[in-house]
Order: sequence, then structure tokens, then C-alpha cells
Amino acid sequence: MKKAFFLSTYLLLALITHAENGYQLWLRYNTINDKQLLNQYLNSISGIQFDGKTPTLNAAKEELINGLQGLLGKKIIVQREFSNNSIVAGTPASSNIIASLQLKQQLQEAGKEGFIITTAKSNQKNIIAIASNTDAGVLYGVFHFLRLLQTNQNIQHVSLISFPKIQLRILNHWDNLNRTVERGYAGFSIWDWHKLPGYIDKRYIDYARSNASVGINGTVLTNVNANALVLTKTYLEKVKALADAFRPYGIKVYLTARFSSPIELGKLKTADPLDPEVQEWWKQKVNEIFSYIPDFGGFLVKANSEGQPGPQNYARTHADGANMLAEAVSPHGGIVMWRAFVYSNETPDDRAKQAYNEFKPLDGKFKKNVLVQVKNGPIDFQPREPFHPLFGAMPQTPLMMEYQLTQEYLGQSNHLVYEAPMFKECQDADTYVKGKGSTVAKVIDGTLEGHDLSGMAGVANIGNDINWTGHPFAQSNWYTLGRLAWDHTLSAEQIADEWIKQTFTNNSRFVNPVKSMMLASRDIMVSYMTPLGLHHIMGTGHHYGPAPWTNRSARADWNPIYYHKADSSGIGFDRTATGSNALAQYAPAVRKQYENVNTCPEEYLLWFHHVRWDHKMTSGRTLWDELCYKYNVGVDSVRWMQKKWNEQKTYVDNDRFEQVKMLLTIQEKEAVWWRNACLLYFQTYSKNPIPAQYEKPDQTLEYYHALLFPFAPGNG
Ligand code: GCW
Repeated sequence: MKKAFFLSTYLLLALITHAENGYQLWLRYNTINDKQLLNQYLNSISGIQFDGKTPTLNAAKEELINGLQGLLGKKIIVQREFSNNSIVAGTPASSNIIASLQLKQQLQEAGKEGFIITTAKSNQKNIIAIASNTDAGVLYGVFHFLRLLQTNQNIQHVSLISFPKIQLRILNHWDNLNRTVERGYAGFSIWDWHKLPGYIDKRYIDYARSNASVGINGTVLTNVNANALVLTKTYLEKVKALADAFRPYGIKVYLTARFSSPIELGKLKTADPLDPEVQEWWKQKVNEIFSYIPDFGGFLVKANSEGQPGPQNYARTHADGANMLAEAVSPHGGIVMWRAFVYSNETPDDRAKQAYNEFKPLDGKFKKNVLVQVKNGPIDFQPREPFHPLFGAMPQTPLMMEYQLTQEYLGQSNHLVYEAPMFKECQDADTYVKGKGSTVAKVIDGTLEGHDLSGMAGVANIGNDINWTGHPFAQSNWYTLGRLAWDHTLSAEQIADEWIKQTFTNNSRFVNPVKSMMLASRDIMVSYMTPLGLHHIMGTGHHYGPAPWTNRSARADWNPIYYHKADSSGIGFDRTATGSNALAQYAPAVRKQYENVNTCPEEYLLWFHHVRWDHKMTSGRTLWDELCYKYNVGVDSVRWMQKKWNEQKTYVDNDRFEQVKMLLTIQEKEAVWWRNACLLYFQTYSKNPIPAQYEKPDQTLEYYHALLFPFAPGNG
């Protein structure tokens, strides 16, 4: 009796405190601990029947076996003949059973990558079918089926169809060949170029599995600030090795193309895109790439931006540059993703306007296999930006979304910030270009203008940290990219819910409070960093911490003072007709709402207006008092998150509990830092006191000024 008691206590403890390092991400297949549910699953699943032997089907089969064995805590039998309650997976081509089911119509709807999971009857036996037209679709279906179990869904009457709304679902790695990662906060690059092609790190496979589990089907391996060397034979052999490792998981490899490569590698005198020799050089180079990687995806290009070479060096347009590369990859089925992130210091105009000014006139000039990749907002991945005015402004060009998963301006890997609410805010924004309901989501999924090509990219937050992303919760942002690109109608709440359940536990006492933290986290961060439409007031270079006072950067548009424009009368960037008139780039309905200081949503107030310090906000407070209020709410809310997390100790393994706890402590300190530094600095203009009810800054402005971070990560 006593022994049994000890034993069960031990098992319980082992269950609760079982060390986890986060490496498994959301693909943890721990045995389901709800006994009733487990029994139900065990009764509904007798084994699997899985014909077909392609690398992708093998990967799917292996995942299904491992997943089920873990989740059900029993050995899974791969059956030759199916029996009652078998799971049967495959395509009509790989499986006679799948072919014999009445699924034709649904399969047609599922398209190339979609899948069906349904109960069915075959030969008088009840089965669960996972069916798709393609092997990759079967793999996605398998992962989805496992997700149903991981999130404790009832599968007894399962009947669902799922297919991606967006075609290209891609991670952009800003990884350099020396393994540093630009804006990477999770260690070094996971690509071990030096050991490639000979050594295939198991991480590559787990990376591919994790991507496939959320439907990500492409990866750009290298930094957009590109190094031409990756296009040389030595590196192409390494790229090939990665492509071979990822292929079974449905993941295509893309590279960044340095525009001056014909000069640097080809010893040509020019990289002019209209020069026949240059065009020929790229054609040959592309042929070479495809000889290594027959399903190579194509190029991602940053040109004439922040010092990168591009067609404008030769007085050509972005379209000329993109089309030259598009022509080279087109015979092989490749594509070009040409970035719209351009702005120039020489242009005296508002930086927020420049991408639109340069790209809008090029609409209709790009070849069919070019997408223009646009960041969600017009400046640069700030905590909050209005949607980019290019969305809706280039009806003849497929526009691809670029989100940033790595939290360059969002607390890097120190802060718990769940990005789905931010992405949804952008996607749900109405461009009004074709009347009400012309959302950004419809622009990027191609439905607004009837484009076949569509894409969504996320700048990866992955590094060689044992848990991949540095902050355990940053994994959720990687997860989100895949899920949203697959189905942008999923809510931030749904995504958080499934991620938490897979990554931690299904226990609602954990799920609910943690979900509430995640859902609030982005607004909390905005409050203590850049409330009311403030933006770009972070430290120069490394972008870590506040530095609204900075006015000495080499370029005007790298200085925070360029963006907040605080003076004795007020604060904010006037982007109405009396100022830069960036608002003119939006449709009249959007413009109308934003141009009036009284109807402009307050979260964008200082983005679009220079506002007097004594302006009355809807709360009744003056602008200055509102700013003080917001910064303090931000700090208080981080403390609220800390409290919530501390209550979770019993539901989470000790390692991850402690990690998050320590990180929240850092986040609280940094929130206080942001609040104090910003309020002290803006106070030198407003000349108003910080209202008595709030904590007083415990350091001087000079103290914050003097802080230096010479080795902050991610800064090259
Ligand atoms: O936000 C800026 C980053 C740069 C980055 C650039 C871009 C890759 O600070 O590090 O360069 O955006 O998106 O091209």
C-alpha cells in the first residue's frame, strides 16, 4: 500500500516535473493523461494502414506512428490489411482503399495540398481516412490528425476538409554564411555551412517536420542583405544537401540573390539588368542552380535598399531587375520575390511614403512569376503600424506579405509577445480599394484581384538555441506564421489555444490564463514601448531598448527624433495634408477616418498627427497624461503577466517554468526602463509633471542616455 502510494506519487511528480527543454516545440507526443479520452482514442484507433513508399509518404507514416505511439502510449501496428478502426492514409494513387472511397468531390475541393480527414466505411469496417491528392497533402493531413489528438478533440465523427488559402508559405532566414543571424536573438544560424554537405544535422529534419506540421512549404536560407558566395558551386552543393533533406517534408528551398553577383562572381563589368551579357550570366547561373536542385523555388531580392545593390545603380527600375531574374527562373518554374522595403536618405520625403512612391507606378510591369513582398506596415516592423498603403494599390501585381517573427523591435527574445493579434490586425484592416470589405487578407490571398500566385513570409526567429527561438513563447510566433498562411481566417485565440495545448498541456487551468496573457501581450508591449502611434524610438543599430533622444545617426531617417517630432507644442508625425500627406496613399475612406485628429483611432494618433500636449483624449485626459497613463498601464500589465505565470508552477515542467519566469522578470525591468526613459525625455518638451499616482522614475534621463550595449545580439 505504502509502496504503491510512493510509486504513484513518484509517477505524478515525474509527470509534473518531467524536464523539457523546448526542443520538441509543439510536436510533443506525450501520452494523453485524460484517462477517459485516452480510452476513447484507444477504442477508435486499432492501427494504421499506410501503403506507398515515396519519401514524403514514408515521412508521414513515421510521424503518424511516432505520434500515435506517444499519445496513446502503446505500440502502433502497421497493418497490411485494414481492420475495424484502422487509420488509412494516402492518395488515390498510393492507396487502393483511399481510391475506393467516395471522396472524389472533396478531393477536388482540397486541391494540391489540402486533405480530408473523415470517418468512412470500407468493406463493412469503420475506418478513419486521411486522404489527399498529393503526398504532401497526406503529410499535412497526418500532422493535422495528430493535432486533433494533441488538443484532445473528439475524433469519433471526424469529418473535415482543409486546404491552404495562400500558396507560398515561407520562412525568410536572415542568416549569414558565417552563421551570425541578422536580427537573430536565438543564437547562431542552424545552417552549419562548414560541415555541409557531408553532415546532415538532425535539426534540419526536425526543422522540416516542424514547418510541415503547420504547412510551411518554403524556406529562404540566406539573409536578404545577401552574399553572392552562396551562388558559387561550393555553396550550391551545401544548399542541395539542405534541399534534399527538406524535400520529403514538402519544403522548397529559395535563395537571396545579390544583384551585383554578375560582377562579383562573373567578373562582368556591370550588373545592368538590360545588358545581354548580364542576362545570360543569370540564365547560366540559374541553370546551374537547378542542376543541383531541380525543384529550386527561386529568389528573394532586396535591391537598392540600405546599401544593397540593385537595378537603380544602372538607372533601371525595380521591375527591370525583377523581370530579368524572373526570365531566368521561369523555364524551370521558379519565382522571384522582390521586396518593397526601400527608402532612401537622399529622398527628402517621409520614409513611410517611399515604397509606395517607387512601386505603385510599376504596377502591371512585372512578369507573371514575380511577387512583390511588402512588410505589414510602411516603416519597419514596429510594435504597431497601420497597414502598408501598397496593399490594394497594385491590383495587377501579386503582393506577398512579409511579417517579422524575430522580435527586432518587440523586445527581441527577452519579451513575451505573441504576434498573432498584430498579424490579424493588419490582415483584417480594410483597404477599401474595392469598397468595404477589401481587406489586406484578400489582397494577399489573391482573391481581391484574382491572382493565382499568393504568398506570406515570416522573417524567422530560429537559431541554434536548444529551444530554437530563445524565448519559449517565441515558438508560438513561428507556429502562427504557418497556421495563418494556411488559413488566415483562424483567430489569434484559436491559434494560441492549439499552440498552448500542444506545447504545454490541455489543462484548462493552465490554458485559459496563459491564453489571456498571450492575447494581451502585444498590446501590453505597445503600451510600455510606443503607445498612441509612436514609433521608431528604439536604440540605434542594435534596436534594443529606448533611445527617443537619438539625433546623431548618419541618416536623418535613422534618428528617432525624425519619427516622434516632439517639441514644446506637442508630439507626433503629421502625415495629413498639412504635413507629409502620406495619408493620400490610402483610399479615401481610410484617409477620411485618419486625417481628422478626432476620428483617427487613438492607437495611430501620433503616427498621423502632431498633437498638442493638452489635446483632450477620449478618456478625458490630456495627451501628456494619457501618455503617462499608457506607459504605466504597460508596466502594470507586465506585472500582471508575472503574477499569472507564477500561478502556473504546478502545471508546467520546472525548466520552462523557470525560464519564462526569469524572462518575465527581465521584461518587467525593461518595461520600466522604456517607461522611465521615454517619459523623462518627452517631459523635457511637455514640461508637465508625471501625475502623482504613478511611480516616479528612479533614474535620471542622463542615466538612460548613458547606457551602452556594444555587444547586443543580432546587429552584425
Ligand atoms: O528593419 C531593418 C533591419 C535590417 C534589415 C532590414 C530589411 C535585413 O534593421 O537589419 O535588413 O530591416 O528588412 O531589409
